[in-house]
Amino acid sequence: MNDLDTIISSAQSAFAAASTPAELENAKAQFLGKSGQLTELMKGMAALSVEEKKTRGAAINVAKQAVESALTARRQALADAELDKQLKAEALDVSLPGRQRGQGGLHPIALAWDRIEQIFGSMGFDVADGPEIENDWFNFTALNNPPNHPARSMQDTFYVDMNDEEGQPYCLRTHTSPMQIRFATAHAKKYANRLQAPAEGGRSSFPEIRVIAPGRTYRVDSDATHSPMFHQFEGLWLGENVSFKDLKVTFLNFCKTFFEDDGLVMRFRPSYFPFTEPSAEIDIQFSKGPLAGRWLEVAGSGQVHPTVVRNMGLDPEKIIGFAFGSGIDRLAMLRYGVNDLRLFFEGDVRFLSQFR
Ligand code: 2NL
Repeated sequence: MNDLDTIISSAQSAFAAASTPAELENAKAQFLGKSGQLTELMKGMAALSVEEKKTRGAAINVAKQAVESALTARRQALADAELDKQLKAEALDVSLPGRQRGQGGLHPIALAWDRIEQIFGSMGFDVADGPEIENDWFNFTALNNPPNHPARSMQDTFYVDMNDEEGQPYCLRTHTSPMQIRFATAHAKKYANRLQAPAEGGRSSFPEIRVIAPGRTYRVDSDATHSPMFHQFEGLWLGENVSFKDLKVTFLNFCKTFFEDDGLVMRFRPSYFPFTEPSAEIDIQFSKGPLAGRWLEVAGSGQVHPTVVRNMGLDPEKIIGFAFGSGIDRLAMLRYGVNDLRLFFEGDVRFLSQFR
């Protein structure tokens, strides 16, 4: 191998060893720069004869071209690699699913609430909605709740630090009955004249009150089965000819539809509430599913107490009917198979997403 071949091969390996454009330009200087190996050989030609200059010059030129083409090839290779790297880094995988916004859904209590409104709506019930901060009259007195009743005690009820015109403190409603008192009172005012008019052909002259009041209610109570805020719905059906039979049919139809169980059976158990007389607890038994065959208490009910009818501005001698109250949270637990009430209030998405 002559000196020129040695230079060419050492230039080729120096260029190959350069892994960045800057390293490559440094390597180039060793061969083609001002004092590079080939440049030095050119300078050395001054001492040669004319004949020798010709052949030596041509040979050096050939070597120079070889080095330059090696350099160009390496420059291109490095540029290609750089572009490749950039393309890889910026690559879009169009087969990846897009980042979606999480899909929302209704809370199980809202789902049960909607079902209740829908089912009672189909039986001609209005839906009433009203204040969660109530005064003593609507929450207790109108409902025949005696002054010494335990529900009125500081232990059971949240009181607000403000009194109404009667000097009684406002409270967070302990049930949704106050809303039914409000609804029935407004209804009684509106139709006061109609009650005096004689009934024609046996038809009731008084437009019936048929209403449910679902909503948030509050009691000082907190454990695995009680939350200080819970959801209740109450129903009220008043007219000139409304009986316990209507209550039974209405509530049984509601339960069968709500739980989607046509074989469901219901029983009434005598009970006591200040606002109804007589009063009954309502128990149901599923015909299928994990709870089949067990009696489950789902509501309280009764014929509206004459005092309560009078407190609505209606005549208890003419207007009669029934009321019931039930917990939405408990119905939702039974329907959706939830075993701990607290799951409803923790906001854990793993729980909630199951109801989407
Ligand atoms: C229960 C018991 C009940 C009522 C609520 C009511 C409402 C009016 C008049 C008369 Cl405006 N009664 N509501 C009647 C009986 C029982 O609820 O255990 N609820 C969870």
